[in-house]
Amino acid sequence: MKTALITGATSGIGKATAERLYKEGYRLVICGRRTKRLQDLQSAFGGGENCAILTFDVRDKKAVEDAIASLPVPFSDIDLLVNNAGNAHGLDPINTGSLEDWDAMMDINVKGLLYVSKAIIPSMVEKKAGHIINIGSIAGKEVYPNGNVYCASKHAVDAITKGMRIDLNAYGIRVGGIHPGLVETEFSEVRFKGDVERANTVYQGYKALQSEDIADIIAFVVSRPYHINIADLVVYPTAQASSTILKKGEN
Ligand code: NDP
Ligand code: 8X3
Repeated sequence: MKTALITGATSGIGKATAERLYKEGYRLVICGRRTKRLQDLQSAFGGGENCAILTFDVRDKKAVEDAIASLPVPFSDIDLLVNNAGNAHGLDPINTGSLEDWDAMMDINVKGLLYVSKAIIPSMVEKKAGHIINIGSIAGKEVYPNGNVYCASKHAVDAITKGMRIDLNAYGIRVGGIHPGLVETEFSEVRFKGDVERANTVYQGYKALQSEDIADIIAFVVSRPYHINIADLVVYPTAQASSTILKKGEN
């Protein structure tokens, strides 16, 4: 049985990925800050035998280290790391954006991903095997109006993914990035600070990607024979052609 650690498993893409990998027979370590949601998911997966919970804020270096170090065998032997935790905070021009939002995006999306990776990579290096999937974004491939710092954080994820693949090549570790376009999750609710009405408009008038679509792609990527590493995937809803081109209405 393989073990997968998924960050941001309380919602959206991470939750759907946990559900899908559970069905695929993985032992799971599910992470997030909202403990109740993790507990509900663990119960749905039949309890603690094959699913461990880690509650931490990825911004807290020590909490990340301590949580991952606390994992008992067999959960500590991680074969697959899905670095998914992240969000956009705000959608403002660079001249009016808030420092708090910028800190949140760089600290969570970039540094948090590094802290989690730092805690897990040594065991992969030691066993000369493992798979790391970083959830980037189309925002990591192009910059769109008012996306500035979120786009910067996701460009960093893209660069870190490439750097990981290069540096971990000697150890036979697979590293890849998945870069979705618009996925209907709690993402916009977080970006717009709880303004559900505004968040909903992001997904209206066309068929957005669903979390399960990305989970399905992750299940495909991880199930390839070990000599295949799907390194870089951009996934749009059919209605979307770029960050700024979105066709709404009937075909
Ligand atoms: P959600 O808001 O639904 O989920 C975000 C997840 O990240 C939650 O489980 C949340 O858990 C976790 N998270 C956020 N901040 C922290 C933190 N400080 N510490 C620990 N965990 C944290 O959004 P998505 O599922 O859409 O987002 C998942 C990833 O996909 C993100 O990296 C996002 O940038 C990326 N993405 C999303 C797209 C979209 O259109 N939705 C498109 C492209 C990429 P909790 O709050 O419990 O801590
Ligand atoms: C999430 C997609 O277009 O809001 O990364 O940046 S977008």
